[in-house]
Amino acid sequence: MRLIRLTLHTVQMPLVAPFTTSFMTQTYRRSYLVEATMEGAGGPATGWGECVALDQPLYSPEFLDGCATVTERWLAPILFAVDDLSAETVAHHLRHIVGNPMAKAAVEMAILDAQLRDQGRSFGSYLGAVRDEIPSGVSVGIQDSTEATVRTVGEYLEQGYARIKLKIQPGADLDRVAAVRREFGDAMLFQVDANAAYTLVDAAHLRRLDDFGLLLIEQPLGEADIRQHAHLAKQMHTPICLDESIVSAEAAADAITLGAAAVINVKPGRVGGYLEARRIHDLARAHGIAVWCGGMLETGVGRAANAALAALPGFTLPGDISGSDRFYAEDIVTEPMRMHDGLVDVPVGPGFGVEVDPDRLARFRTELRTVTP
Ligand code: NPQ
Ligand code: MG
Repeated sequence: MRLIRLTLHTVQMPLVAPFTTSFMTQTYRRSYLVEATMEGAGGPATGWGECVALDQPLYSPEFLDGCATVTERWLAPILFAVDDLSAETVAHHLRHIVGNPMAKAAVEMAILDAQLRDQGRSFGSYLGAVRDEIPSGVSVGIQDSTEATVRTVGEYLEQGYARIKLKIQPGADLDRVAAVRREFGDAMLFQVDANAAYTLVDAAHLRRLDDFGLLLIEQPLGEADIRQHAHLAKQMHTPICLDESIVSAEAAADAITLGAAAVINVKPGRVGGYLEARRIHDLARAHGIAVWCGGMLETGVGRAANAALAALPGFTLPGDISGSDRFYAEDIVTEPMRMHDGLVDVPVGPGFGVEVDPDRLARFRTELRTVTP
């Protein structure tokens, strides 16, 4: 196939409630959808991808407008020049552009969707999915008080979510974890995410989390602190899970080999795409390391693709693939993802198995960039 046009649809979607982490409070999600128009033997084919970078480089070095510029100035011209382009070769063609995994992932994703639609094949069957529904966890932001934390967790458990992830930071950690565990009991699947808010100086404080039977603690230390996470892992029982640090299969191999990660949060955008995400799944599985699929407040497009990825055999822990209504009153796809009885369904339609609703897309769209050869 040939790539003949890339269209970037920047959308701004209000969140149903402010989402606070150790690095920011978000009240809306600004992202862009990539619409890839391909020319193949079977005629034109269109696919959709999504860029998960944040507005500001607060979660990772990339930021949304930077991703759009890198795509327009460097990624698109390289791919336009390839006669026989396939999703499997995108990363290879883009290998000379250093870093920028979220920008690259969005383009690879759109080309993969177009290719699979052209073949009439679902993403799940392409990947080797072994489940048609997967457990659904929820990420609970930092609340104003311990009481509000217990109340908010209770509301999500009421809805049926299979696993609770609580955002923590210094001053908003032990008391809240203790209160939630006390209120909802030991059987509840419970984990925390620090988004790199601590340092090794906090090791003794973090070790006190061992009292609460947590599934894992996610990214306690900095993105670059692989050796330090290995050091911390020796000092506490709660398994260490890495998120921000795992930017590639190589980084995953380093973290596993150094004993820095007992579990890995796999986010396709963070590692440069779904094909690299699958490589990390395969690597971790070979090492007996559990993986789960993280979330970046995706629209229904990224959420559908994540559900297919999380249906691979090595995804043995509930992911952050919540119902669309966890974050959005309205989604840009015709059939928003619905969580039911703690589960979400793996789409079966061609490509990622979801349709973008052109009217809703237009309503949330704030910018349109068309990139052609
Ligand atoms: C995480 N995701 O696991 C990230 C953090 C995160 C679901 O907790 C806008 C877009 C705001 C993406 C805030 C979840 C975000 C964001 C937090 C991702 O670390
Ligand atoms: Mg995280």
